[in-house]
Amino acid sequence: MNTAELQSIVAQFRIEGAVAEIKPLGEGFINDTLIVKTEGDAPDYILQRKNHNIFPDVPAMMDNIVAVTGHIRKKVEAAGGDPLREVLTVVFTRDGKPYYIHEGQFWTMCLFIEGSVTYDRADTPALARKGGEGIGKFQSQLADFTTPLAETIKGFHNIRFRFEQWDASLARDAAGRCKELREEISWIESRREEMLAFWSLVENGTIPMRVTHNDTKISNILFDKNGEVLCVIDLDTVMSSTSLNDFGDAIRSYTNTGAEDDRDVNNVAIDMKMFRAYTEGFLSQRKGTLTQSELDWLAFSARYITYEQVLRFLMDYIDGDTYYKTAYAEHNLVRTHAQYALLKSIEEHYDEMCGIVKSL
Ligand code: GN1
Ligand code: MG
Repeated sequence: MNTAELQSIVAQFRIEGAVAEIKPLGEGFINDTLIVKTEGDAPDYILQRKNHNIFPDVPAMMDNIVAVTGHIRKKVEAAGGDPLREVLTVVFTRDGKPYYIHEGQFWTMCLFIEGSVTYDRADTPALARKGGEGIGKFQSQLADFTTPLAETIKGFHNIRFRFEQWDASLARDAAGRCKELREEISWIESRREEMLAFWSLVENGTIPMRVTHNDTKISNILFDKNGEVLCVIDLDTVMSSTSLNDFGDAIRSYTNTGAEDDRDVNNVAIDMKMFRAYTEGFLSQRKGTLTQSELDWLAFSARYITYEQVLRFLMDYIDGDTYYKTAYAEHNLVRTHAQYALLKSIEEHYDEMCGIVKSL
C-alpha cells in the first residue's frame, strides 16, 4: 500500500498534528500494525489493518474494545492514575466510528503511548513478575465488567471446538502434508483425552468463566522504561473465557528459554525461575479472588495452552498456512516442534509447578 493511500486512511481519524511518517511496527502474526508519527508535540498513533479473515465481525470486536477500555479507564481515574498511559485509548473516525473501511479492509487507530517498551522475551524474573502483576491487575479491573462481550473468534481457547477443526483439517489434508506428519499428529492425539477432561471442568462450571485477555504473550504488554507495566495491549481477543487461559498463555511465553519458533529445540525449555516470578506477580493480584478449583488447575493451564498452540501451529501447517503469517515455507512446522519441546518440558516440571502454586 502506498504512502498516499495510508495518509488518506489516517486522515479519516480524529488525530492531532500533521503526519510526519507512517511505518510498520512489531511482529504480530495476525494484523498489520503501523506507527503514525506526527510533527512537533502532537501524540503519535498506532494504525492497524485488522485481519478480517480471522476476525469476521470487526465492528463487534471494536465494540468490545471500546467497552472494555472505557471500563478500565474509569478504574484508572478512580485510582488517580494516568488514563492516557494506563489503558489503551481508541481513536475514532471523524464520523464517530472506531474503525474505517477502505476497499473492504478494516482499519483502526489508537494512541501510541510515548516512552513505552515491549519485549519478545522475559530477560529477568523481575520483568516476569511485573508481567504477572499486569495481567492479574487487568483481570481484576474487569472483574465487575458485566456487559456481554461478542465472541470475536469462535471457540478460541475451547479445545473441544479446536478438535472439531482439527478433525476436519486432517480429513481435508488440504496441502497433502498429513502423510509426513504421523509423529506430530500422534503428539496431539495422545493427549486428546486429558485435554478434554480438563475442558469438561469448564463446561460443567467447576472452573468459572471471566472476562479475560486471551493472548497474554509478553509482547502484548507495554512496560515503561523502568520496567513497570503501563498497560495491556492487543485487546482483539478480550472475551469471556477462563482466567487460567491468560495465565497459561503467559507461562508459554515468559518462561520459554528459547524462541517460539526456535529451529533448535534444544534451546527450548521452561525456566522455573521465570515461572515462579510470573506466578508470584499474577497471584499477588488474583489470589483472593480465584476459586480453589482455579488455583488447583493453574499450573495445568500452561500445559493446556501450550498444547493448544502446538495443535494450532500444526493444524495451520496441515491446512497449507492460511492462518498465521509465516516468514518461510516450513515456519509453522518449526513452530510446532519448538512449542512441542516446550510442552514436554512443562510436563516434566509439572509437579514442581504445582508445588510453587500451592506455596504462594
Ligand atoms: C497470535 O496476534 P498475535 O501475534 O498477538 C494469536 C495467538 C497466538 C500467538 C502465537 C488472534 O497472536 O492466539 O497465541 O499468535 N492470535 C490470534 O504467538 O490467533
Ligand atoms: Mg493478538
